[in-house]
Amino acid sequence: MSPDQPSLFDDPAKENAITTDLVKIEARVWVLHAQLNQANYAYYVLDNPALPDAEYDRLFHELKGIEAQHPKFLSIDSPTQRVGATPLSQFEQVAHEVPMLSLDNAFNELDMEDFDRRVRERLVSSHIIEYACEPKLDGIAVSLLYEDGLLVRGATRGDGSTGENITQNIRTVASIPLKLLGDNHPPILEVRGEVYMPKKSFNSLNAAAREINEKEFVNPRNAAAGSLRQLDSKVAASRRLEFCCYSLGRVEGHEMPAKHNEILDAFSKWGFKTNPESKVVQGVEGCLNYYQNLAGRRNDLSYEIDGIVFKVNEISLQQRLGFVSRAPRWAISHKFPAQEEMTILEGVDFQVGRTGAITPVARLKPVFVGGVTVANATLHNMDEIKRLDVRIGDTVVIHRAGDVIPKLARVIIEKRTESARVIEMLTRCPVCDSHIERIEGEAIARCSGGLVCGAQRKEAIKHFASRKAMDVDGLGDKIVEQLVDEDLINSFVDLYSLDLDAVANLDRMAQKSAQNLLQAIEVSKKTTLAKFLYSLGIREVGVTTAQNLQNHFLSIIPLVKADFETLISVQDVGPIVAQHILNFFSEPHNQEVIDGLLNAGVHWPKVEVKSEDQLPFANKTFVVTGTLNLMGRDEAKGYLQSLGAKVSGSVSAKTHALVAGEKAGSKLKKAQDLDIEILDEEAFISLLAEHGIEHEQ
Ligand code: 5U1
Repeated sequence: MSPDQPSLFDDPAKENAITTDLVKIEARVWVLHAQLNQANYAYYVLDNPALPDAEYDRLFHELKGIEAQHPKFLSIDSPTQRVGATPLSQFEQVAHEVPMLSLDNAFNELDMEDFDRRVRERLVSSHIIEYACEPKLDGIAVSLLYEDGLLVRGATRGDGSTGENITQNIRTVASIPLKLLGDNHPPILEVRGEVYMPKKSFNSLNAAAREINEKEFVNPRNAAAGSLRQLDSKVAASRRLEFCCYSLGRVEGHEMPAKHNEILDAFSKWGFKTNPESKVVQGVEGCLNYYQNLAGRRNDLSYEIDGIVFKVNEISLQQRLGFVSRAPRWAISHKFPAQEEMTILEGVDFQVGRTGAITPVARLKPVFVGGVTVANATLHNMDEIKRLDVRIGDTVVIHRAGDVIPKLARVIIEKRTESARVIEMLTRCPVCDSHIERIEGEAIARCSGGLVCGAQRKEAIKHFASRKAMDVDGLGDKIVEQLVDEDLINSFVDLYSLDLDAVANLDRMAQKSAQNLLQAIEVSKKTTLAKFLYSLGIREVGVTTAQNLQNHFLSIIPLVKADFETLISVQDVGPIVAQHILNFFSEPHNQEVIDGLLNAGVHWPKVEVKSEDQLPFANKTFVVTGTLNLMGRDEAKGYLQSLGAKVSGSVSAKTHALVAGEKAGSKLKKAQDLDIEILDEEAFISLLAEHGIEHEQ
C-alpha cells in the first residue's frame, strides 16, 4: 500500500475517508457502465455509433482498472465481461421450460395460400388475417434468460426441449444486452432469436484463415455455430457475431402486448436488436408481395437469409391456433430457392479467352440451384483447383446466389470414390498447341499464341464487334466463329474487306443477310475514339478507361506516343494499366492493325477540348447502381465522365446524384436516407439528352 493511500489502522477518521472514496468509485463504476452500455447499444443495435473508438477504449480501460483494483465492483453485467471467460470442459444441459419450436416450410405460392387457408379455416374466419413478416436469418437459434433485467443464461435450441448452456459465449455477443434497458421489464423474461455472422465478418474471418492456410468455414451459419460451440469463450469473443430477436419464451410478472409486432417493439425498448425489415401486412397477398420484394434484395442484405417467416400477428389468435408436432400452426417459413446443391463433377474443359487466359470450366451433372439449372461452373484457375482439392468424379457443392455466375464451392470429400481423377493442367493450348505460360506471381496461365491462336482471334473479333466497341450489328458469335474457322478473317482489318459471296456461303446466311452484314460493317466505320480504343482489346482497358483516355489525349497520335509518366497521369490509370497500354502500342503487329483500320476508313469526329464550364458535371460525383436495361453500367459511367463527372463506387454526403437501375439495394437506401437526388434510367437518359448525349439503344 502506498503511503498516501488511506489505511484503516492508523486513524479512525480515515475510515470515513475510505468509505467516501469507495462511494465515489462505485458511483464512477455505474457511470462507466451506463456510458459503455449506451455506446455498445448505439453501435451494435442501432448501427449508429455514439462515441469515437478512442473514447470508448479510454472508458473501457478505466473500468477494467477499477475492477482490477476493487474486485467487489466487478459485476456479472459489466461491459468488460464480454471478452471471454475461463474455458469450459463441456457445456451443461439446459431444459427449455417453454419448448423452442421449429417452423413448417412453404416452397411456393401455393403452399403459402394453403397455409393462409388452413389458418382461416381453423379460426372459422373469413376475415383477412394480419401477418407479421421477418427475414429468416441463417444463423443459430438461441434462448436468452433475464432475471430482474440481468442476463443469467444463454442456451442453444438443441432438440427444442433441451439445449446447451452457452452463457459464456453469449455474453461476448455485443448486441445482446447484459442488462435490459429501462426498468419496465418483466422480472423473468426469455427472449429468443438468432445469433448470426454478418457476411462481412464471415468474409474477413475466412480471408484470415486462408492467409495462414487454415480450413475455411463453409458458410456464415457454420461459422456462427462453430463460434458458439467453443468451450473457450475468448474464441467466440474474437468473432463478430450479432443477435436479432424474434420471439418471446418464458415471461413472468408482466403483461406483454397483444400483437407480435408490439412485442418486438418492447424488445427494442429493452435494448435488443430487432430486424428493421420486419413489417405487418394484410393477408396472403401481402405476404407474397413482401416475399418478392425481399427476394429481390436478398443479396444486398449484410447477412444471409434463407427465407421469410410469416406469423399471425394477433397473439390471441396464435393461442387459438396452437401447434402440431413442435411447429406452430400460426407461423410458416417461406423458403428461398436453395443457393447450394450437390452434384457430380463430370469433367473439366479448358477455355481460351481473348487475352489467352486459360480458364478451367467444370462440366457438371446438371443440377437445379438458385432457381436455374446449372451444367457448368468456372473453376477460375489451377490455384483454385488446388485450393478446392477437386477431382473429376467428385461430389461437389454448387453455389449460385442471385444472378452471380455459379461457382463450385467445395468438395464433399467423404463421397470421393477410388475412381476420382486428378485434374492435370495443360502445358499446350488446346486450340493452337502453343505453349502455355504462367508469369510468376500471376494466378492465370495464358496461351502464348496471341492472334495465331484461333480461340484468341475469335474472342478478340467478338469483342471488337460488340455493342460497346465497334457495334457491328448482326455480327454474332456464331458468324465470327465461322469466319475465323474458314480463314476469312485473321485480324480486325479483314472484316472491312470481306467478300459478299464468301459471307453468303456461311451456314445460315444468304445473299440478303450477307448484304445486311456488310452494310453493318460499313456503318461501324463511323465511331468515336473511345469506342475504337475499347474495341482494340488492350488488357485492362474497359469502357471507362477508354473514355478517360479519349478525354485526356483527344486524338490517337499523342496516345500512341505517350510515355509511362503521361499515361499514369490519366484519370484512373494506374501503373499496371499504363504498362499494358505501352506494351500494346509498342507491338508492331498492333501498329499495323491500327493503321489498317484507319486506312480501311474507320474514323471518328474530332474530340473537342472542353473547358470546365463546358463540362456540366465538373466537380460533381455520381454513383451508378442496380441493373440498367438500356445500357450497361460502364456505358453510363462513360457518359458521365465525358460530361466531367467523377463516378464513385459508394454513396456519401458528397454524392451529387445516384443513377439507380432496377434492383438497386443498399446504395439506393443510403441515398434516400441522405436525401440525395435519385435518377431512374429514364430520367438519366433525359439528363444525358439535355447535355447533348443521345443514347442509342
Ligand atoms: N425471423 C424468425 N425466424 N424464426 C425462427 N422468426 C422466427 N420464429 C421462429 C423460428 C424458429 O419460431 C417462432 C415461430 C416461435
